[in-house]
Amino acid sequence: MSLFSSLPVLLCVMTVSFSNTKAAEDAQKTCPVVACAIPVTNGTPGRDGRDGPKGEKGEPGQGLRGSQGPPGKMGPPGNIGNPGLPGPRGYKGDRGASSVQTFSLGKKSGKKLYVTNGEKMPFSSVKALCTALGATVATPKNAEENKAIQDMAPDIAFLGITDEVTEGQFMYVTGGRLGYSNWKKNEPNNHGSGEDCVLLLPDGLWNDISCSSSFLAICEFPS
Ligand SMILES: [Ca+2]
Ligand SMILES: [Ca+2]
Repeated sequence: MSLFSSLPVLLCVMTVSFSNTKAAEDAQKTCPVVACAIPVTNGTPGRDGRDGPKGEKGEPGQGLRGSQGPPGKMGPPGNIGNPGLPGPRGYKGDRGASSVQTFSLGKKSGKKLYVTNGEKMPFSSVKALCTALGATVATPKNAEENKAIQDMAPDIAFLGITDEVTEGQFMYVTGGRLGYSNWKKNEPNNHGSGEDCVLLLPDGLWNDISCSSSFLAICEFPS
């Protein structure tokens, strides 16, 4: 501002000095310094310049921070993910009830129902199988039941009778002495190293045999 305000005075002096000395002197006399020094009237202020670049972020204020507001509403559920990889193969399960399903319904005699799965096995396995079914080894208590078992049995089968407790004294595995028997001629003979189990032969007659031999399993249900 100081440069512009003094410029008119300097211009006036220089103009006068360029004409001639005399004139300059006259000019000095006549040229009113006051006139030359009249300050030029300032123009109207220019328009505001453009905004400057954004300044750096200031330090956080020192005022008290407000308490945290309540949590917002839960957003919508996301999309269902892809199925996972198949898991490892499990162990083989126990033998299920399929053995029961393969049993064929046998003949019903009186109040008994005889069933067989057609498999041959030692007498201990026959007892275990029938017990697992909630049944007992087929045991004819009279000629009618003996005939019923004979008719339904596809092969030689064990009966629920042994003399394992006392040799020569056959009893029902469910307990009690025999009330009925249908021994083949010359049986029971406890042949060889001993025979304590009883078979029902195809002709309906009985024969004592080793309990470790494998024959047909037939179970009976009291129904
Ligand atoms: Ca015997
Ligand atoms: Ca025998």
